[in-house]
Amino acid sequence: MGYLVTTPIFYVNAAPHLGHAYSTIVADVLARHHRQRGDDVFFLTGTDEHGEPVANVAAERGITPQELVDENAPRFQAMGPVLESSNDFFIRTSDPRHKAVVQEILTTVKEEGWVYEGRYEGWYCPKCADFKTETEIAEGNTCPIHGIALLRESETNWFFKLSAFQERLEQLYADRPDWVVPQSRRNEALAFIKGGLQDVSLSRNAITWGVEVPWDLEHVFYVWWDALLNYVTALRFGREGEDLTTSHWPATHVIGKDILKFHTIYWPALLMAAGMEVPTRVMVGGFLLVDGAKMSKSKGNVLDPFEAIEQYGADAVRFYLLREVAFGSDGSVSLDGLKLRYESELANDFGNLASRSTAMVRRYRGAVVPDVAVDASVAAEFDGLPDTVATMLDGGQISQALETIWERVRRLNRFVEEQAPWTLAKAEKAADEDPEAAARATAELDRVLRTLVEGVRSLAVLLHPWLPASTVVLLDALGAPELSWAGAELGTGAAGAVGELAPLFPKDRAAA
Ligand code: ME8
Repeated sequence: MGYLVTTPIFYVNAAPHLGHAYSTIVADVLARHHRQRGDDVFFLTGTDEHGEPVANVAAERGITPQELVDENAPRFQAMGPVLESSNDFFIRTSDPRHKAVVQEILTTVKEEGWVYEGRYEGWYCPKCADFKTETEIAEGNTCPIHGIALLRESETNWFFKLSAFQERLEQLYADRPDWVVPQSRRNEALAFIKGGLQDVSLSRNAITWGVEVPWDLEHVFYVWWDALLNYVTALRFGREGEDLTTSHWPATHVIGKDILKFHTIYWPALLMAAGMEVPTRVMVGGFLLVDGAKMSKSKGNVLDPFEAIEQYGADAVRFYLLREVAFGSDGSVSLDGLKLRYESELANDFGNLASRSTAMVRRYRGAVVPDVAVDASVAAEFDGLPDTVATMLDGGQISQALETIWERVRRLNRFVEEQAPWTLAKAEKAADEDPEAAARATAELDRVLRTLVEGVRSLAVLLHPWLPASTVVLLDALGAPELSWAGAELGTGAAGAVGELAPLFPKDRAAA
């Protein structure tokens, strides 16, 4: 089955920060998970290179917009591999292939009667590239997101008849109550629609940096239409020699809450106008905060993903962000917080569990896992876990899914302490004194070791989307490299030989 997952495409007006990395990591978790399920995944990300957010910064720096995007797009492109992002394509909206499809689709929308020429008069934020409605304006005519003064714009534009989609959008929200998650964001979007939709500019003539309107060359398309359309244009050329439109559309979109209106109102309306299906789901994340304020280039309080990863590795940064900030809510992040979770959860809870389990099999059983059944009480607590996790991920409950798995990491740690395999190992050695007790200890130790190794294996498969590099190292050491979701269930792994395992999350990294 085709599965398309997308990140927002990033404005290339500054360097990437952890806030950008966050959407990429969430989308990558979904992409990797769906590959484990056997889906034909197309994971799309890229850069949004047109419009004022880019043109204004280029002007400030005294360079052309093209020079600016050519300088900055590679920095976003470089972020992917560093994050262990498995994106299948990276679209740049300055790509002529993208521009041609934007022109084609928007011409169809015009031919279908959804476009007219009109005059726009109102408030505009050049950083959001957003025409604000009355309800979206903060005190003193400022932008509630950027805090800057809004501009009074007045220009002749081509308009898209958004208002004509009022009823169809309301119907969409009624028919599919979870097409936008979490629910609070869905309600926010619906309230905006119910407040009454106004038509919105399709083109601008005040700026020139954009995709030309083919029927009126004095205009470029309003950057948001050009940007949103990346999600479908890339399907035409993102995979060599194939058109993925039929096999992969509609998409699952991962976005930040600041771009809700565009993805949950403008975008489905445009798709309806173009005769295409609306997205499968829009998953809306909150903001990463630093000392209580949104991490943003304009505030100058950004954390550099490259530096954090240099010290702790990509797995740790991915894990930290998705664990620290419940997906959908805002949450504060810091390098101190990263260090804390690295040490307590990755090094101690999971890394140590993996090390102890493999080391004990090597010490007590000559590195071969005993071929016995897993402990029944642990099995009961792992039962159905892959289905639960899959359902949560499909519903955008990214952090809850991780917590559900982590409960089992803690469970296995308690299991080690309760069962004290080191005591069982002593007891089985004392066969001279009490052969029956020694035989019982041997059987128990077999069960404990098998449960631990099989538990760790199952957890590694489940955790792979969050910790792609370390879980592969671990599964290789367990002699069970298979990542498929069918093998995520506890008890499905074979009892084989276990290799040596270096610490997955060395403590000295956090000390540096
Ligand atoms: O909005 N925490 O681009 P962008 C969480 N080009 N997410 C954050 C964040 C933070 N501190 N800072 C930014 C655009 N983001 C458009 C998108 S899509 C067709 C066009 C997220 O580079 C933000 O919420 O300003 C947004 O989803 C994404 O980064 C891109 O932001």
